[in-house]
Amino acid sequence: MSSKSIDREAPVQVALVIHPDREGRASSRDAEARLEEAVGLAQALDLEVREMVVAPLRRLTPATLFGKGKVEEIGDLARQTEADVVVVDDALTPVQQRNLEKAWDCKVIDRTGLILEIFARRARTREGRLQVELARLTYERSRLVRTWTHLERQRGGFGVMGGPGETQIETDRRLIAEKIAKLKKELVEVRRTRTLQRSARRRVPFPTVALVGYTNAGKSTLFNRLTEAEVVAEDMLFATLDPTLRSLKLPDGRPAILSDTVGFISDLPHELVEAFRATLEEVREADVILHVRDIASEESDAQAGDVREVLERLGVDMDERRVLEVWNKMDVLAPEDRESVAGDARRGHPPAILVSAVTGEGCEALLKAVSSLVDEAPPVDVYAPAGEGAAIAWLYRNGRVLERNEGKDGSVRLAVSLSAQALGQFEQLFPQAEVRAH
Ligand SMILES: Nc1nc2c(ncn2[C@@H]2O[C@H](COP(=O)(O)OP(=O)(O)OP(=O)(O)O)[C@@H](O)[C@H]2O)c(=O)[nH]1
Ligand SMILES: [Mg+2]
Repeated sequence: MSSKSIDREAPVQVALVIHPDREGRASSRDAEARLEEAVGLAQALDLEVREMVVAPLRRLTPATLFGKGKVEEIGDLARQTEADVVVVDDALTPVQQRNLEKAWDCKVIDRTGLILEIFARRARTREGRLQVELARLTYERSRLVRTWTHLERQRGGFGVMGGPGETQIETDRRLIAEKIAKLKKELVEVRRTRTLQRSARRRVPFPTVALVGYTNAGKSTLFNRLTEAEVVAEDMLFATLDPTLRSLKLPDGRPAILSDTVGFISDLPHELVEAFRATLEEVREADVILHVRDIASEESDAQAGDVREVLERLGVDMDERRVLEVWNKMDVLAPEDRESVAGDARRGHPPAILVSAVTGEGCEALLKAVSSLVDEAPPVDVYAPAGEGAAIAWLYRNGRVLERNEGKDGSVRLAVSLSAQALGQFEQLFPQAEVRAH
C-alpha cells in the first residue's frame, strides 16, 4: 500500500497477473482465456492490472511452484511494473506463497484467495457475510493443517512436543475452530429465519424458477428484463452474491417466482461451494432451472461444463424436464453465425432458447417454454364430500378447473389442472378430499 496516498479511499493497488499453464492439465480451455478470466477476477477486486502473462510450467518446483529462472523473470517484471501484488492463478501452498512473497518482495495471492476476497467484499446480507467468513476460515484452517504437517516433517519426526512454531499453530487452530463453531451457530439462526420465510412463500403455490450460470453470463440482466427489477448487473465477475427473488408473470397470466443467484466459475474453491450450499437451496428446490449461458463467448461450452459440475456437486437434480438452457447475448453474434447457433439450439434436449437480455429478443419464447414446463402435471379428479366448500374454493383459486359435477348428496367432483406443488399442498390441507388421475 502506498504511504503517499492521502485519499480516504483505499489506494489502487497495482497487480501483475500470472497464469501458470500446467502442461497436460485436463482442461478444455486455452491458457489465454484463463489468463483473461484471472485478470477479470483481479479487476473485480479493483486491482489495476498492469501486466499479465501466461507462464508455462513444465516441471513443478515444490518450494516455489515455478522454477528458479521463472521466479527471477517474474520478479523482474514485478519490479518493472511496480506491482504491489502478484496474482498467481492457481492454488499455492502456504509455503509457496511465503517463498514467492520473499522472492518478489510483494504480496502474493492465489486463485482461491482472490475469489474468497471478492466474495467477502460483495456479500451484502448477513447470511452472505457469515457464509463467506466461514469459507475463509475453513480455507485458512486447511492451510494451517498443511503447514503444521510440513513443520513436523521438517523436525524429522522426533516427536518433541511444543516447538515454538507448533504452539503458535496449535493456538491459531484452536482460535479458528472456536470462530468456526460460533459462525456456524449464527448461521443456523439466520437460516432458520430464512427457512420460515421460504415456507411462507411455499404456501403460495406458485412455480419457482431459478437462474444459474457462469459469472458474467447475464443472469441479473435477464432477471431485470423478465421482472422489470433493478438488480445490479455489471460487466464484472461475481456482481451478484446474495440471492434475489421477484415475482414474474407467465404468458398465460399465472405468476411465478424468479430467483437470481451467485455465478459460478471454474475451479470454484470447494469451501465456497460448501458455504453457499444453503443459499443455493433456492436452486435445488426450484421447479425450473434456467441455465444462462453467454453464447457469444469462446469459452461457452467449457463454462457450461463447469456450471453443470458445480450443480452436480451441490446435489441438484439436472433432470431435463426441469433444466432449460438459455443462450444469452445473441445480439453479440455476428449475423452470419446466428443461423448455425440457432440450429444448434434447436437440436438440444430440450431445445435451448436463444435470447438477448439486453434487447429483449427471445424473452417471450423463453417465458412460454417455462410456462409449458410448469404446466406439465396432467389434470386430476378431485372428489369432495358435502360440506367441503373450502377445498373447492381453494381449487378454484389455485388451479384451473376444467369440469364440475355436483352429486345429489352435496358432494362435488372437479377435474382440475394444478401445478405439482399446488397438488401436494392441497393434499396436505384437505386430506378428506379424494384425488385420482383424470
Ligand atoms: N450484449 C449483451 N450484453 C449482455 C447481455 N446480457 C448481459 N450482458 C452484459 O453482460 C455483463 C454481465 O451481466 P450480468 O447480468 O451482471 O451477469 P451475471 O450473470 O448476473 O453475473 P454475476 O452476477 O457476476 O454472476 C453486463 O455488462 C451486461 O450488460 C446480452 O444479452 N447482450
Ligand atoms: Mg449477477
